Formats: sequence, structure tokens, C-alpha cells
Amino acid sequence: MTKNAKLEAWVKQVRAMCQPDRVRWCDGSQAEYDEMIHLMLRSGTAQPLDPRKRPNSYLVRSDPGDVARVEDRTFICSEDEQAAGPTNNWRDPAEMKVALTKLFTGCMRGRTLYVIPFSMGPIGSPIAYTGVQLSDSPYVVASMRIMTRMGQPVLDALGDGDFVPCLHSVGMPLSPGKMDVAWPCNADDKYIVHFPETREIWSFGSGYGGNALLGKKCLALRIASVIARDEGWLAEHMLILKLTNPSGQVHYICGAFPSACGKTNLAMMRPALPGWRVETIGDDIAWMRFGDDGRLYAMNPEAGFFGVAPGTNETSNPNAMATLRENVLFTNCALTPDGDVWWEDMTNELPERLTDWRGQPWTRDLKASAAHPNARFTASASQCPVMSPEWQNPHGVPISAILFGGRRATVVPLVQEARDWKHGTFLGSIIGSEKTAAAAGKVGDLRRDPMAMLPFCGYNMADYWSHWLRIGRHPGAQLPRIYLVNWFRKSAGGDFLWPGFGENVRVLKWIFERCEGTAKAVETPIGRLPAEGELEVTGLDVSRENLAELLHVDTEGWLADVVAMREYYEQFGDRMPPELRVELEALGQRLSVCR
Ligand code: OXD
Ligand code: MN
Repeated sequence: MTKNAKLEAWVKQVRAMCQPDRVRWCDGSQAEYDEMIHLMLRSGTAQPLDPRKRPNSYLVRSDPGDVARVEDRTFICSEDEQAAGPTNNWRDPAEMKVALTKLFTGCMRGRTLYVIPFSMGPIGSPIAYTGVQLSDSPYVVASMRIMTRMGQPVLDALGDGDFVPCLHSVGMPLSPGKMDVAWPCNADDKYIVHFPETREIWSFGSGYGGNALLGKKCLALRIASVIARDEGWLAEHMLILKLTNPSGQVHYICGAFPSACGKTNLAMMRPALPGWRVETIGDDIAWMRFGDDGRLYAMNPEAGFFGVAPGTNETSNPNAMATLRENVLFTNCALTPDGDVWWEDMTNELPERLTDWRGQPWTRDLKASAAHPNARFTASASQCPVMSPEWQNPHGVPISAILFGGRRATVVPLVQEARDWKHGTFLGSIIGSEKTAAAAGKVGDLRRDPMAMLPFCGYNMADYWSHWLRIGRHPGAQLPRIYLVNWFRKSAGGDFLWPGFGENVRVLKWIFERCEGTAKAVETPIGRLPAEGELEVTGLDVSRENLAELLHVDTEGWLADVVAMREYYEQFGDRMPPELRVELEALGQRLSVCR
């Protein structure tokens, strides 16, 4: 319980508005988690997996209309529309509050209102933030216990301090005597709403992932990016890894990649080069602040993984597979006849028969996928065999390099180094990716996703770039080096040119040695590429031609990208930082000379 007056008053006010049958303060205990699971089993939301296959693990099936983040229903309600910028949906905050208040009135009838205190970052860390989520979903309670530090210890540390209020409802009240459905949600009205000035989050109608676990994308990225802008730090959609070379030297690296582009795989990589070690600090979000030594220190504010299941296997991510052996909540995976989960590419052989993510019989000859492409696992970080002990360090770890990447079949080489922070900010601003299933919409189209923050930046993207440039001018800053990487280049025939996964350590090795000052690079119009012979290729199964292609500067392709980026920048008008336009035009000129 709490003596926090703001929290008590807010819970009272929400109770009056949402009219739940009861209020339950979550303590974060195992018994409470078990009770949530029990509730989900009873309501048909979850089913147990065979404990001999996957102890203490459950499969949840969502409503087919509630399977991914809904970006078109996600709003940044700043006082001024320009403050949200052209890449965010904006509504007037007062009008939005009126609309939401209508929707939330009576929306929890027949349900329990759970009060979920959570900490993003180690409890009591000077750089952690406390949120309190009010939700009517047991799935959310159970998931938040895995994904965050949650419960009474958070209230104890909070005392009468401030917190971010996060209000959530599945938006489906139950009238007396009405049977609940297995996955309550609101098919017609979904709203994921952020009020950056008052630092509030209201989410209505969805029970899935980033729409509903409000600590992750809503607080730790959209609201935190605004706080970070105001306070001079960075809240980023980045993994954090610790890389150790065979002599025991260490560099910490952050990487921004759009959703479902392999951040979890990279963060847990089993390196293909002998003697190199990757340990995980985070797989999705990094909060970075300057230390007294002028370096940027990154902290993972989360406590678990909400990872994309399809594509995860013993080759792509053996450490994730080990993380998933027990105590896991799976959502929208397929079910095997012997009571385990399955998803596309989990095994070399397709199972003969399954129950698909909708609960329908599935056979091999059917063309449809058995798991939903955005099927997820929710597992505690502490179960990951390569979790670095420093992931709990309340001050974070000093970052030597930042990677920006995306899924680009063409143009972008395997790796290139930025000349300086400004050039690196420019490279981050131009990244794009072929669309994946993490958000609703058509898969495959190229979309610009600056710094992988397009769906997660809580304010005007141009102002965000200005903030990055300001970070670069921090007095006494010892800034990380910045790299653009691309594991997804394809040949004209459509095959991947680079094997990826554990082999990506070859690229990390070059970056590591650049940080040490021992690896050589060549200047090109697009940035610095590994000099001849500097990328470790011993034992690598890639032809000379493919390697050359991977490290080739595609002048015409880049020139086309310059034109596309000029257009992309246009939408930001005079909020666009002139430095990035200068970088773009200089790139165009350098490329034109090479034509
Ligand atoms: C995620 C996402 O769930 O980026 O991490 O969509
Ligand atoms: Mn993500």
C-alpha cells in the first residue's frame, strides 16, 4: 500500500470514472503472478504448456484484431501540434481528454482495476523512473511483472515522490451475468495516447504488447524521449551489449534497429569468432546519460524480453532459446500436439500438425503461417544465460559505439563509420527498413525510420535530431563512434549476401578495433569503410564477389537515396536542423564527383 497522496487521489478518481467492481493493489509477488495465470486459465485467455516440455509456461491467444502495435491509433497530444511534428498523429489534448473520458467512463464494469506500480530501471536508481499503470487486464499484470520491476518495493521506494500515471483498459465492460471472452479488447476504438507536457499515458481498447504494457514503448520511449530532451539525455530504441575480445578487453555497444530487425539476436549473439564474447545488457531500450568523465552511460530500463518469436531458433539465437526453457508467456504462437509451442523457422523440419495461433487445426500443406508473424515471448532477463551482471548497474555502462541499422536489400553496405557525431546523427536520420510485422500494415515496403524511433519519438522528429546534435556539443563529451550497419543486403537473385547472426561479430570486431585505434578504414563519399583485409574473413563462407558487393559504394543507389531524403526532410520545414541538410547536400556532391 502507499501513502502517496497523488497516487491515492488518482486511483480514487479513475475508480469513479471506470467503475470497476473492485480495486486490487499489486504487490509483485509470485503468488500474485500465479493468481493472474489462474484467472487467465479460467477465462480461456491462456492454456498451460506441457510442464515436461516447458515448465511453468503458458500460451495466450489474442483476438485476431489485436495482434500488433497500432501506430495509426497512437497519438502525441502536445499543446502545440508542431511540437508533435509531421511523423506523429496529433490531437488537441483537451479535446482528446474529453473523448477519452467518455470512452473510459464505465469501461471497467464487471472487471477488477489493478494498480501496478513499476520502475523503469533498477528500483531506487538515480536514473530510473517510476510509473503506475492502472489496468483491467490480468495478462497485463502478469506481463508487467516480467517486463519491469513491479509491486510493493516500487511503492516503498517511491514514498511520496512523483510517478508517470499510465491508465489502461481493454475497453470492454462486462454487464452483469455476461460471459467474458478469452481476449477482451475493443475492435472499434483503440487509442494509445500520450500527453507529453503532463507526462500521462492513456491507452484504450487493446491488450497487446506495446499498446498495453505501458512501461515499454509509451513510457520508456515516447514520454522518456521528451523528458530526455528537457534534461539533456537520450532515451533510445536500442539494444545494449558488452563485447569482450580474446584478451579480455571490453567495449559496450548500443544499436538502434527498427522493430523485428534482429535486436534481440544481436544482443544475445553467440559469436562465430573464437575467443570473442557477447553479453546482453538490454535488447530494446537504452537510456543514456553523460557521466562525470564525459562518456555516455547506457542503462536498460526493462527487466524482461518481449521478443518476436518467429525466426528465433538454435542457429539465429541459441541464447534466446535457452532463455525460453521455462517461466515464459507466449502469445500467438502455434501449439504442437504434445503441448509445446512452435513458430515459423523454430525447427528445420515443419511439424506435420499443429494448432495455429487462432486455435484452428493446421497441417503442413496449408500455405498460411501457423504462428502469427508478430507472435511474442515474454521472459525475464534473469533467465538469459549471457545476461551481463552489469545489466542491473544503476548507473549504466559506458558506451564506445552506437550502431544504426535497418533491413535494406540494396544500397547500404555491411558497415560504414561516421566521420564524427554530426555525420553519425545524419546517418541515423536516414535509416530505413523494409516494413515488418511488429506494427499493423503492409509488410515489405521501405519506410524511413530515423534512429529506429519513428513510432516511438514523443515529439517533433526534427527537434529530436536537434537534440542529438546538442548532445554532440556537450562540454567535455567523449562521444561514442557511430556506425551504419546492414545485415540484410541481397543479391540480384534475392539471396542474402551476408550470413548474419553469430557472423555479425566480424563487423563488431572491426568496430571494437576502431574504438581501440587498431583497425584501418578507408574514406569514401558515404563514410569510412573497412580497409582491404581489415574485416576478419577467416572461416567465413562468403564468396569474394559477395564480400566486394557488401562493401561496395553504390553511387547511383545512394544518389537516389539523397533525392528521397531531401523529400523526406521537406516535411519538417524550418524546424529541420540546417546541419543535417548540409550533410545531405555534401553527401550528394561527394557522390556526384564519383559518377
Ligand atoms: C517491440 C517493437 O515490441 O519495437 O520492441 O515493436
Ligand atoms: Mn522495439
